[in-house]
Amino acid sequence: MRTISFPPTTFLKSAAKLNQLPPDNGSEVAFIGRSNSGKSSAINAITGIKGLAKTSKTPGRTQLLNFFTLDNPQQRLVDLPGYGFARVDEQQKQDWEAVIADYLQTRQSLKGLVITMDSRHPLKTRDQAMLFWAKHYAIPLYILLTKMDKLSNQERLLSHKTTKKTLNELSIQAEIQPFSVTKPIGIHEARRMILQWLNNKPTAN
Ligand SMILES: Nc1nc2c(ncn2[C@@H]2O[C@H](COP(=O)(O)OP(=O)(O)O)[C@@H](O)[C@H]2O)c(=O)[nH]1
Ligand SMILES: [Mg+2]
Repeated sequence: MRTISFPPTTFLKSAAKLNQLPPDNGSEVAFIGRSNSGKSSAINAITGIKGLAKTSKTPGRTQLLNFFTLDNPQQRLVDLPGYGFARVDEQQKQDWEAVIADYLQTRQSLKGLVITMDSRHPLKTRDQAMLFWAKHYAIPLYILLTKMDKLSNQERLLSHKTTKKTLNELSIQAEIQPFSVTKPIGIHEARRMILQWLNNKPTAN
């Protein structure tokens, strides 16, 4: 894989509700995943900007949709709130689901969804639910199997292989990318995929 640089990216805004989102034009790629799966770290590694998305050792802090713009203001990345954290009550969980479902369903500029999954335990129940939603709304999917540095070579292959097999069994089409921010693994591949999504000419309405 040749080296690919990512255009300069800056924080745009945070939104707690759907009526606070930036205008729905241009193109957008959203990141979602279980809390602590390495979502914010992935955004920082892909953009090459440390601290752009807040990373945390305490899961479940981000309850906002955080938007970033590339140097082309019509292109955005979104850090969606993580799921699967323990310390939220049922009401919060339902609010979260309503916001995310609405976002995925209505967002015209959304060109693709990146799902981060810890390669040591991918495809948890909520991950699978997310994959089915994306499939339902016909949103292209890209799976980052994160923290691959924590696995041996053999375990990496196994993690990739079992994920692929399970996706087949679930009839989910998604590209799977082994990924690590520390090693690093898969950063350029992820950049290429995301830029391809963002640069695709908008379809005529
Ligand atoms: N070893 C290792 N740790 C990682 C990697 N990516 C993230 N982490 C760590 O996992 C924790 C959660 O990461 P974060 O990006 O905040 O996860 P998020 O909650 O999904 O946004 C942090 O302590 C990160 O430093 C990785 O590729 N390798
Ligand atoms: Mg985060």
